Amino acid sequence: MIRKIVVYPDKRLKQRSCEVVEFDSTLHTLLDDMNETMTAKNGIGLAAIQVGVPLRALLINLPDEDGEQYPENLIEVINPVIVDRRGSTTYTEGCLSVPEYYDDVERSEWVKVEFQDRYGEKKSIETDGLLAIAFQHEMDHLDGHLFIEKLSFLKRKKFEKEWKKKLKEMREKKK
Ligand code: Y12
Ligand code: CO
Repeated sequence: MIRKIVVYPDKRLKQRSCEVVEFDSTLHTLLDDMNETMTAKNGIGLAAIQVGVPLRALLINLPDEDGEQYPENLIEVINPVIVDRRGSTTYTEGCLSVPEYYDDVERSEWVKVEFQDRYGEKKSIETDGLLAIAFQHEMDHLDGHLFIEKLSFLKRKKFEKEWKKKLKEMREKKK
């Protein structure tokens, strides 16, 4: 089932998500729905809070060299912790909760992440490039943070002005 995406400035995006303790069918349905939602919206990463569920669960599915996303490349990540990080890199990020806005964000270049899979099995990954950026972006959601919080003061001010205008236009379109 495709779920509704929570869009900025919805307060739910600011909350800290809770640890997953039950690796049951409710969690599996949530992960399946998140995957369907992410795919339908052309996303490459999605955290549970973006569909309104405050649990420490996220998905990443990066496109292959041919630009296509494949189900076998899906990574399901539960209760992740970054245990080591190195370097720094900048990438132009976007987020399904802040549609049509992209900006440069600086993050660690390499990360080691420990997490659990949908069955509660412990996993570990050491990664760099786009996957490292995706992990950090999605894990920020679990702590109630969005990439726009990393913008400079002036860029953020410009963003808020443009966003208010966009929301007003969207509301008027709905009337
Ligand atoms: C690098 C940078 C950011 C991430 C986090 C995951 N971000 C996304 O998955 C962003 C998806 C996105 C998709 C859009 O396309 C549609 O909604 C059809 C989009 O464009 C519009 O909203 C029009 C914006 C963002 C991981 C790695
Ligand atoms: Co996001």
